[in-house]
Amino acid sequence: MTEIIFATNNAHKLSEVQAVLGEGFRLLTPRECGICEDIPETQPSLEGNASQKAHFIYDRTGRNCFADDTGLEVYALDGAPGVHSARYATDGHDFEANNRLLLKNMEGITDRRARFRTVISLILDGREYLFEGRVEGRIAEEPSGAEGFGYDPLFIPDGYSKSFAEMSAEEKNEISHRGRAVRKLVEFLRG
Ligand code: ITT
Repeated sequence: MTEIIFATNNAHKLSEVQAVLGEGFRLLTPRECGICEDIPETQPSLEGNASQKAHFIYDRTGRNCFADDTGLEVYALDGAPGVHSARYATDGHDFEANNRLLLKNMEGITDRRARFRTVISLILDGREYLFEGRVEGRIAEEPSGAEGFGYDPLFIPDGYSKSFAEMSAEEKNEISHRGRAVRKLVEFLRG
């Protein structure tokens, strides 16, 4: 069993990633390692933030760890909310307010194309490695579904007519940005 710290405070991410990693890996949270401070993410890119979060945990524990930074990139909004996805509408993680603001900013826009992009920074034996996963899709006219989190009720992946929030965790992981990035991470860790 490989133990590795996942530098996140997001419980939804934790369960999605654990499901993809399977039983060979045990994920530890920052809290379980005695780190209760907020993990900073002040960089202007997903790559920068993933790296910052992983280094923050590595610097305090010296242990193998990884972090995920994810953004929803809407083509017609020049990539917004992007790196600001968590704090789009407020300075907290208010998913409903974020979704409302996104719909408001999309009013009258017919090009609804968007993608989710996840960047994972892994620090293994002191060296950093980056992995990326993407999924293309579009922004719905209104939210639907109660599964998942964040922008899932508004995101319809290409080839589907339902949102991520209308899919089981398994179905979402199969095609999602995070599922794809985590499978690259697993392949790397298994060598
Ligand atoms: P950590 O930094 O503690 O990992 P976070 O929630 O701040 O958690 P991110 O900065 O990576 O994570 O994510 C930014 C936001 O993007 C997040 O708050 C959600 O609103 C949204 N998001 C991320 N992954 C998502 C997913 O799989 N489905 C829908 N929305 C997602």
